[in-house]
Amino acid sequence: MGKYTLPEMPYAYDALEPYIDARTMEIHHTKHHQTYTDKLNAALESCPAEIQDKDILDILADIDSVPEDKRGAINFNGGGYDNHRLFWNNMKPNGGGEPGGAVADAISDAFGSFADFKEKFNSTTAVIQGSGWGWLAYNPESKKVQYKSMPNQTSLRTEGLVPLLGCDVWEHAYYLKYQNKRPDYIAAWWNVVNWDEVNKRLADAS
Ligand code: MN3
Repeated sequence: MGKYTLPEMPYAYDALEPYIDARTMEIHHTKHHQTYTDKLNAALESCPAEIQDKDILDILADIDSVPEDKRGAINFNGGGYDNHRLFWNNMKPNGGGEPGGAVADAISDAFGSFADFKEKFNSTTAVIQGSGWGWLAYNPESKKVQYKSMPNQTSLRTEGLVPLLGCDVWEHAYYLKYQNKRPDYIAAWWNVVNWDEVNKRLADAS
C-alpha cells in the first residue's frame, strides 16, 4: 500500500456527457490517473525518509530537494497525481458559464474581461506542443491571477504558482471523441467548468 491512493471521482463517468464522453473519463481516471499515483508511490519509496515524510505539494514546491536520480519521476508522476486530482474537481455536470465572485474580479483585473481571458486561454492552450496543460493560476507574489501553460505533467507548484483551473490537453483527455481536434475539445470543456471550485481555490490561495 503506497502513501497515495487514487481519489474517488466526484461524479459518474458519464456525468460530463456530451462534452466529455464516459469512456474517456473512465480510462483517464482508472488507467492514467491510477498509473501516476502508482508510479509516484514507487518513486517515493526509493527517496530518503525526509522526502517521503513531506506532503506531495511541499515536495513539488521544492522539487530541487529531491535526489537528482528521482527528481524526474517525482516531478512527472507527482505532478500527474495532483493535476488530475484538481482536474476532476474543476469540472462538474451543468457547469460552465461565466464566473462570479472574486474570480470574476481577478480575471477582469488581469485580462481586461472574461472574453479576453477565454481567448488567451483557448489560443495558447490549443497550440501547446505535444502534451501539457493550460492553467489559470494565482501568483502569490503579484497577488494576481495569470495564464500559464505547462509541459507534460510539470506542476505549477514547481514555479511557486497556485493552480486554480486546469485543462488537460494530453491526447488521452480527448482523442476518442475529438481525435485531432483539440480546439473543439477545449471549446466543449468550458461547458463543464466548476467555477465554484475555482472561487474556493482562489479564496484558499489569497
Ligand atoms: Mn490526463
